[in-house]
Amino acid sequence: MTSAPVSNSTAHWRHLDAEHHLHPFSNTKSLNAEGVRVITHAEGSYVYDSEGNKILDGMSGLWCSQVGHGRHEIVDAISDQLKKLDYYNTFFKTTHPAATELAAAIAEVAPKGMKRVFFTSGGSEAVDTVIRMVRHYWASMGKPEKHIFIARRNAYHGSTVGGASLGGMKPMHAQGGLPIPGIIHVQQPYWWAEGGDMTPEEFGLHAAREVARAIDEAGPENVGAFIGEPIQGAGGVIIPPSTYWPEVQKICRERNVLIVSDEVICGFGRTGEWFGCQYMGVEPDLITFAKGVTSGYFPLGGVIMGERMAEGFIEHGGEFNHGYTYSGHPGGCAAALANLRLMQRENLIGRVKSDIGPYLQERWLKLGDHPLVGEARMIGLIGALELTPDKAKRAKFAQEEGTVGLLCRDFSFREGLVMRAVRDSMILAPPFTLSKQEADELADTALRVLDLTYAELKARDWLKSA
Ligand code: PXG
Repeated sequence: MTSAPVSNSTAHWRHLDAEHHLHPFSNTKSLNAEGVRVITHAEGSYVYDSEGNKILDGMSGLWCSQVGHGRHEIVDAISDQLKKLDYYNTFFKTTHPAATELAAAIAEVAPKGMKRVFFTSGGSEAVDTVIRMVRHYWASMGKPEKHIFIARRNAYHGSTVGGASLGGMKPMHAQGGLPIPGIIHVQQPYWWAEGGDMTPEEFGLHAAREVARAIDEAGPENVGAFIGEPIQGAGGVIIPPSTYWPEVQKICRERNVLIVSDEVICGFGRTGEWFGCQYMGVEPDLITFAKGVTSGYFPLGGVIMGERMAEGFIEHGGEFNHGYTYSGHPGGCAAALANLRLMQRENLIGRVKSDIGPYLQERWLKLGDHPLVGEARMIGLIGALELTPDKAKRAKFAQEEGTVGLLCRDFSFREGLVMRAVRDSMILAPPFTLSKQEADELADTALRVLDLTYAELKARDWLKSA
C-alpha cells in the first residue's frame, strides 16, 4: 500500500477511494487504475469536479434533480425537520406529521383514485414492496396462485434480489443466480432495435400481444401483475410506440392482471405529466417512485396504491408483514414536501410540458440529422440518440456493443456535458430548471460531441456495420 497524499486534492480522494470504496456497477480494478472523477459541488444545472471543471448535468445526477442543484429551501426543510424530529418509526401504531402530510401531498398529485402511499428508502425497495404487495393482495382475495409477474427484457427495476429479478438485464441475472422464480420476461417495445420491418405502431401492438401470450401460456389464474416503466430509462430511454400501453392495459384488464407502473424515473414530472402513466394513457394499480420525489436531496421512495386494489388489501389483507426502518424517514418526507411545493410554485412540470421541454426537444430532434444518429427521440425532458453506422438499416456497429457509446460519452464529459451511454445510444434527462441558454449550450455541445465521435470513428475505420 502506498502512503496517502495528505491534501484535499484529487489525488488524495482518488487514493482513499481506490483503497476503500467499492462503487456500484463498476469494475473496481479498471476504475482504480483509471482514477475516479471527484465531484465536489453542484449548483443549478451544473456539477463541478475537483479539477475545477464545470459540467452541465444532463443526467440530473442520476435521473433525480428535477429542481436542480443547490436549492436551499429543501436543505433548510430537511434541517428544520431533523432538528425537531430526527427519527421515529412508522411501525407500531405511530406516525409523524411529515409522513402524513407527504402521503396526502402525493395522493393529491397522483392519478385519480390513487390515494395510499407506502414509503421506502429508494426505488429498489419500492419494487420489492410491490412483489410482496401483489402476492399478499391476491392471497388475501383467495387467489394465492396468482403469483407470477410479467416483466420485460431490458427493463430496469433496481438492484435488490427482487428488483434485479423483475428487471430484464442479462448481465445482472448472470450474477447471483437470478431471476428468482415466478417471473416471465417478454419482448420490450424497442422499435428502433427490434421492430424489424414493422411500423412503430404495428410493433407496439406486436410487443403488447407478447404480454397477452405470456399471460395466456402461464394461465391468467396464475398471473398476478404486469410491471413496466412507462419509458424504459436505464435500458436506453426506450419510448414505446403509442399503440403499446393502451393495448397492454386492455390485455391486463381482460385477464384480471394488475398493472404496475414503475415510475422511479418517469414519476414527478419527467414526461411533462406528474406520472409517466398519465402521458401513456394508462391507469395502473400500483406506482413505484423514488428519485424525483425528493429531487435526490434525501433518499426516499415508495409505492402508491390505487383504490381498486386498496379496498381488498385493506379489507381482507390483515397485517402486511413488510416494512423498512426508514419507511417514512422524517428527513426524506420533509425533503419531498419542500420539493413538491417548489415544483408546484415554480410550475416546473408545466415548464417541462410546454416551455423548456418543447424548446430542448426541437434542438435535440435536429441532432437526428447528424450522420452518426439513427434516431433522436425525446418526450418531456427525457431523450436518447441512437448512434449507428448506417441510418437506413438501423445497423449496429461492428465493434463490440457499447464501445462507440463509451467513446462518445467520454468526449461528452470532456466537452463539459454529462450524457450517459447505454449500449451505443446516448441518453439525457436534464433538470426541469434548465434555462433556454443552457438548453442551447447542451444541444451545441452534443452536436460537437457527435462531430468529434464521428471523426474519431472515421480515423479508426469503425464506421462499419455488424
Ligand atoms: N426502477 C426504475 C425504473 C429505476 O430506474 C430503480 C427502480 C431502482 O431504484 P434505486 O433507488 O434503488 O436505485 C431504478 C433506478 C442508470 C441507473 O444507470 C438507473 C437507476 C439506478 C442506477 C443507475 O441509468 N434507476
